[in-house]
Amino acid sequence: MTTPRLETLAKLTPVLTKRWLSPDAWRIGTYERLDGYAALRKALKAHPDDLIQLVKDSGLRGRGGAGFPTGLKWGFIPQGDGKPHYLVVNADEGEPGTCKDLPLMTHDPHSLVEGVIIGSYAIRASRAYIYIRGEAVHAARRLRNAVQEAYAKGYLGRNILGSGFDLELVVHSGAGAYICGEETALLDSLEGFRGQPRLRPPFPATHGLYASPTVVNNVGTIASVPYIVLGGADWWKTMGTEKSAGPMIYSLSGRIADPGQYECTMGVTLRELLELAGGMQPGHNLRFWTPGGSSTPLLTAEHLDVPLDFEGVAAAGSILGTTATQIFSDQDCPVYATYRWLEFYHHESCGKCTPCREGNYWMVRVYRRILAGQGTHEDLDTLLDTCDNILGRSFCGLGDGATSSVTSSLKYFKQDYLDYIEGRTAPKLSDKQLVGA
Ligand code: L3W
Ligand code: SF4
Repeated sequence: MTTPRLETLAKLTPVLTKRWLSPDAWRIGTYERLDGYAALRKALKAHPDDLIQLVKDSGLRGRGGAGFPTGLKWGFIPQGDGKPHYLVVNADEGEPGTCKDLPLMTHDPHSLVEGVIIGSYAIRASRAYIYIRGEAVHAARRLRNAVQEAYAKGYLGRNILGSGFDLELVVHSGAGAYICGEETALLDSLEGFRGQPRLRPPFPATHGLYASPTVVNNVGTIASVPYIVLGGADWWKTMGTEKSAGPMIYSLSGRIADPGQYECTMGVTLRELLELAGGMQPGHNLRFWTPGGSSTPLLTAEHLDVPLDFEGVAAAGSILGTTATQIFSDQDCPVYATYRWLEFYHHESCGKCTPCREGNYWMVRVYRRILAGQGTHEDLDTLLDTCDNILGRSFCGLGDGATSSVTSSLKYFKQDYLDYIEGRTAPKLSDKQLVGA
């Protein structure tokens, strides 16, 4: 176990998580007692354009994986176009290792509801949707309850708090497809079609839900808005780094003493997160980890001091993604871990484009061969060649993401592959497992 130093503890900054441990934090009474809906009252007195400017000034960037500037996205919504506008929350959290949005909606659903109302007011939307992952039954229940409570208190519906602003908010459960976390597949699914990505551009900002201007934002992005309205852009920017402002919920899993969600200022390092999480489990030494879920290239023990913000992780050759740090030790096999992630992508590929549909199918087979002790040296070239034909040639980010662990594990851990191929590591799969789904 490690004891956190004071400077590390200072990075633990509960903002979005500050109510999580309060009893009944998910009920509107508790939420209101703890500043809840104060930001909405303040926002409804402001001009919508000033709210967009505030979010721009805060430097808030999307928390779903891409880090796109939120205020800029809101500013793309054309005004005076005569079309309905929509705000859609992407709550389809499904990236392996990622667990920040579901706890937020379970513990503090009203912060999301309040953010939705403020965001909708800013972009002049009178209808909003929260598209939540189908398996997240408990979080969806909490969310639906929060929406009902907000209607009953006049925070939703017609003439909200006497402001003249109307908003209907619908919570929609998906059916458990990872691809529906891709924003345009999500919109197709919401419209009642099979969830498959649409060609972009045009982006949802101009052609989104029902071909109307739509903001699609992640749960953490929208839930940040009430805090920015109350605290101001300058306060928000006191946290994090110059280009990655604010706090971020890092979800830690794997071979660590105390897994869970740690909300820290952006730019915290894995070394510091490990201090907060009690270090590695006894008998385990860090070997590899994902900075932002399985779609982001692996990092190693060499990268303990990389600042976990958008720029810092990119400079280290990976992606901040969803800040899902999955920690693996010297008792874990990077070849097998990569195989398991590939099985996931193969299963979740929507099949629309050939590089992803076929590439993942064949890479899974190559991995099975290697793990069954029947691989060849040429298999490693085949894997890299296949990744080369998927990356940048797929229709959406799922294909690109699938290649991340393959290329990075081959970069850092080629010897592990060779040990299977040359017979130094015992096969992990049997002959019977060579074929399969
Ligand atoms: C208007 C333009 N809007 C970009 C908008 C765009 C979107 C946002 C970011 O994928 C990644 C993916 C996953 N006019 C615009 C514009 N926009 N240019 O900005 O767009 P983009 O394309 O950079 O990314 P994306 O499509 O949002 C997200 C990776 O994140 N990821 C995520 C994993 C999974 C989850 C989950 O389970 N919930 O998030 C992890 O790394 O692979 O590459 O809104 O419309 N000119
Ligand atoms: Fe579908 Fe994969 Fe192509 Fe995305 S990259 S459109 S998930 S087949």
